[in-house]
Amino acid sequence: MRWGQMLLTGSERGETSPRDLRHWAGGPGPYAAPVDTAAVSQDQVEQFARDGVVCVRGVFDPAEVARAEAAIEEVLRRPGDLALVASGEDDPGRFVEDFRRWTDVPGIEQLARHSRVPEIAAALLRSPRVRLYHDHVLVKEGRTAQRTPWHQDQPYYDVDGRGVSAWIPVDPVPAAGSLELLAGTHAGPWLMPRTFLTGEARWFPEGSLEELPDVEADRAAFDIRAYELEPGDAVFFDFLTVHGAPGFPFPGRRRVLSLRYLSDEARHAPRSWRTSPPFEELAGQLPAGAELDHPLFPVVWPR
Ligand SMILES: O=C(O)CCC(=O)C(=O)O
Repeated sequence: MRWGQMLLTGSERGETSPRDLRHWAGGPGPYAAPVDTAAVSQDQVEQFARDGVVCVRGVFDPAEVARAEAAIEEVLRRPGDLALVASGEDDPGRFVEDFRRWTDVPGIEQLARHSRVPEIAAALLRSPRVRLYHDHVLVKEGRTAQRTPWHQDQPYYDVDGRGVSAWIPVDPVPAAGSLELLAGTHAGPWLMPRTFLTGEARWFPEGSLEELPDVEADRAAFDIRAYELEPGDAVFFDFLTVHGAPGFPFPGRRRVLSLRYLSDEARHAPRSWRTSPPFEELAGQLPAGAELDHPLFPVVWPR
């Protein structure tokens, strides 16, 4: 039996996970809400609930792809305070990331609020309302060797409760250079977040969370999903879905805008460490357990 399947056993039998039960048991909570949208099909909503990942084609139209491309180029030209190079100096390419740019790059704000993405996020989360959490630009230049290590996003964050990311390339991405996700891992548990380059435990203390399995040692043991993508296609995945990415051993570039949304049940979980990305402006403003009702996290669905 494969590792992903072990985690999926309950849902394969049509059972709900303990986390799902928590929401369904409460009556008409976010996950009991009917899905009434043309943005995604019922099949896609069910696939997301079961696997923690779904690919939705053509989420950005050509004008939106052009807007995203221009916004990414602006971010690269004018990196923000949180920008970083996530590849080594000897890497034949380069992996650059930047975070939280919607407030000063209008193209990102426009797409994060007014594209189809917030509506799809709400449908997949079965949430009556979603807030923008943050945006993340991830560019692998051609021939980048640096992998993105396997990880879950949520243990790096300052939120409890569900959320979804939309990973949207503006370049064609072959499956061999695309985001990879372990189906079913959104059911948990939370796994130890580590720094990508040196593997340090800078967030949760050593030993406090289970370690990630060594996926690369036995890839066939996992239910790995990866999609060949065209510009404007999107991979939606739960904040807890384990994912990573190979280097980009191709001549072209792999420029991605990732937009991240919070379900209505998400709550602030302030940490005693610097989260990734950090939201230091929130110190003393939002208590633990509070709704993320703050101008940094606008409600973007319904509009
Ligand atoms: O783009 C990548 O290489 C990794 C993406 C990722 O980890 C994320 O979007 O959370």
